[in-house]
Amino acid sequence: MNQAISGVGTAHPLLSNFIDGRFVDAGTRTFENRNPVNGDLVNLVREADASAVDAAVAAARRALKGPWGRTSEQERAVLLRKVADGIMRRFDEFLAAEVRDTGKPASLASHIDIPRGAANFNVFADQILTLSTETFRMATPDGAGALNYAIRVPRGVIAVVCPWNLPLLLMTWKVAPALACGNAVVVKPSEETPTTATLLGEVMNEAGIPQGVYNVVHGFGPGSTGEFLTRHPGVDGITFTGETATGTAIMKAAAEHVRPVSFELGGKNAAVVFADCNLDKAIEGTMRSVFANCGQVCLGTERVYVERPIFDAFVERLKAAAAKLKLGDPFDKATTMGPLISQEHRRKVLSFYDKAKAAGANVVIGGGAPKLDAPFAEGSFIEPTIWTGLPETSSVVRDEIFGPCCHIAPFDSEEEAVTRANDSRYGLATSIWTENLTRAHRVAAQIEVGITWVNSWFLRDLRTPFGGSKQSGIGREGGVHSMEFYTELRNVCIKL
Ligand code: NAD
Ligand code: 6OD
Repeated sequence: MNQAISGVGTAHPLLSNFIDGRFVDAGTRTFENRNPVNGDLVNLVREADASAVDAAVAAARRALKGPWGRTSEQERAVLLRKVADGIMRRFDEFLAAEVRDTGKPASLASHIDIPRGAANFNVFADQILTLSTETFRMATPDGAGALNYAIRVPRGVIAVVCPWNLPLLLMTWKVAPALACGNAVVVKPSEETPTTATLLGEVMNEAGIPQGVYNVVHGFGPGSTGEFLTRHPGVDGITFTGETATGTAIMKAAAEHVRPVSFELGGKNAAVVFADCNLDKAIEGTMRSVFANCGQVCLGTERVYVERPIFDAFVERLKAAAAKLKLGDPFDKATTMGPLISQEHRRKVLSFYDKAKAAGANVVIGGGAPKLDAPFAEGSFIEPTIWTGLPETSSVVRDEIFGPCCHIAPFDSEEEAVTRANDSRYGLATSIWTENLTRAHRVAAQIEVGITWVNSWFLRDLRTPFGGSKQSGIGREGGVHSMEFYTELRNVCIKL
């Protein structure tokens, strides 16, 4: 079998695992991957059992000992660019697969997910060519001295455990630097979105990436593929994006064999809107940060603090903009918001909608499940929702919901805004909206997060450090920071 999806056009196309450069039927069980737009079966997926995970890790290890382990940075950069080109050549296939798995509007995926999937390979192809290490000349008693220089070596076999919200983008954000540095990877895509990681196996083969360098194993977390992979003694490092609670479980698994981890975890991000902002831009940016991807973006805003003089106007304008969001067919250009990823996630988000009502929230807009006609009635759509009036102690204001919703509260001073924005166990991202740049610098320096935007949101130069403070993550990736995780430094000391 040499194709990602076998039996295409039949009732139940089967998505295979990709091990050692081939699509294989490893494992005995399959699970269903359903389209969240209408509940249709997208494909059956082969769940990788413990022996399939063993096979993938062994293939990765063999690849490191083979020709891949002897490639130069220049050769790997050329191969990575071919992977980027391969994704762009098959853009429509990747787009269709991502939209079917996630339900997100094709307009969004075609501007962000797929191009960024390709760009990640080009960015790290550039990065690997400019990577340097340090050298120190030291004095010795005989006067001749010694020269110390560091060399970078690949870390080894990297487990890449991925979430479902931006499947190709977030997976390639880890795979590209790992391969640029000469590692081999075993990817565990989310069980909700298995398709684009599998298609990428075909692109890897077409690009000439040697067998065993890129492997994909499908399945769930605890008691399944994710746990088998993260506990596997043959894995040398784990990079993970997902929920903070899952990060805790993976950290325990990593501890068993003392492996390093790089974690991008949950958030409960704040926007701080000062009265001196450009209100049009603040509304436009907050609309995106709250509702893009149906609110399923780790960097998204779920807490909005607005300076009191513009509080009422801000709430009214955000409500008016949210009322214009159009739910429905992701391939329809008019659709601006898709469904949540699954019925299970919808139940979780609706439970927060119920908690908000029970806690006495003022529901500005939304607050429930929409009534849609067939076929969307079977989908996991949910209403875009805005609340005011909740105490800061409410779990709706403290816990990550990961849905298209936010709570808006007024503040009276800069100091109060900073205190409230920082009052969270998370520390991923914040947006500040003000036309006063002195204030922007002052506030940004006090906000306890990995990334602060001023008058923008989701603007990313991929060379910058990316990651979270507090319980939002461990470590930084992006540019040279990724290279720090995907390589190990060894010092050589030469007596002269
Ligand atoms: P999740 O933690 O439920 O699952 C992520 C992956 O981990 C999946 O592949 C899953 O199968 C696997 N997994 C689950 N339990 C496991 C275990 N015990 N051992 C090994 N693997 C396990 O996250 P999700 O629901 O897919 O994604 C949403 C979450 O991800 C949100 O909390 C969001 O904030 C976070 N996220 C963070 C970032 C970031 O950059 N900080 C980016 C995207 C998503
Ligand atoms: O842009 C990125 O590289 C990145 N890691 C985005 C994360 C989005 C979270 O959902």
